[in-house]
Amino acid sequence: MKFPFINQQQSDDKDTNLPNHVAIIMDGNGRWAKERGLPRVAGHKKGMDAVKDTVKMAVDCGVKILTLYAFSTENWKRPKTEVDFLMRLPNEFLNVFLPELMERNVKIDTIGNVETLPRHTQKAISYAKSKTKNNKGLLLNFAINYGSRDEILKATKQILMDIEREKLSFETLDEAVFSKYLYTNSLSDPDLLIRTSGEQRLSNFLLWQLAYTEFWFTDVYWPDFTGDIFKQAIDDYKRRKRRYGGI
Ligand code: V0D
Repeated sequence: MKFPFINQQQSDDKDTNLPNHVAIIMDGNGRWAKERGLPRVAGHKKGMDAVKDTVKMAVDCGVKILTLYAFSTENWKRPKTEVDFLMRLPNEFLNVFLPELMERNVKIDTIGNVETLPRHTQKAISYAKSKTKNNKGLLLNFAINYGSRDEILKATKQILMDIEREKLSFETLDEAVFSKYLYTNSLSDPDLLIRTSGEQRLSNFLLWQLAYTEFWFTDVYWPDFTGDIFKQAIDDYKRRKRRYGGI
C-alpha cells in the first residue's frame, strides 16, 4: 500500500505525544489578498492549496482527526459575492482533490448547520461524505456554518426535549452525555488548536471542546500556511506537558 493505514479509533503508534485531534482556524485569507492588491476571494482560493498541503502533512504525521473552521455562522454578514464564492469552494476542492483523498484513505465529514447551505453546496458535501465514508485514515472534518454558541444552545434544547419525552433522565445528564448532543458528538476533544494570521481569539469555535486544548499561534496568513509549518506546530505540541487542571 502506498500510504500507511491509520485508524481514527485505535492509537497504535509509538510516536509519543502526537496530537490525536488538531483543529485549525484558517484566518487571514482576506488580508493576504489585500496586501497583494487582489480581491478577497483570491485569498480563499489560494487558501484551498494550503488546506491540501496541510491535509497531506496531517496524514503523513499520523494525526487522526483534522477539524478546519471553513465558514462560521457569522460569515453570512460578508458581501453576497464573497459568500457565493465560498459556497462553491467545496465543489471546486473536491473536483481537484477527491482522488488524492481516496488514495490517502481520508474520510470527510462536517460539523455545523449544513441543512441551510445552498443546495449545490449541500450536494457537493454529501457526495464527498458518501464517497469517503468507508475510508479509515484521517478524518477531515470541515466546520461549515458552524458557531459554538449555536451548537451549545441547540444541544440544550434537544436535551430538554429528550428529558420531557423521557428519552433522557435529568439524573444521568453529565458532561459525557452533554457532549453527545454537540455536533462533534463521538469525536475526542482537540488536543491542539492552531490559529493563523496573528489573531489570538476563539471566534465562537468549539467553546466546549477546547476546555483543555493547547493553543498554537502564527503570524502567517492562511494562504501562506504549509505542511512544514503544520509540522512545526505538531513538534512544538509534542514538547508540551499537559496537566488538565491537575498537577
Ligand atoms: C475558505 C481557506 C475547502 C479558508 C480554505 C464552504 C476558507 C478555503 C472546503 C471544503 C473553504 C468544504 C467541504 C468539503 C470539501 C471542501 C471549503 C469552505 C471554505 C466553506 F466537503 N476549503 N473551503 N469550504 N475555504
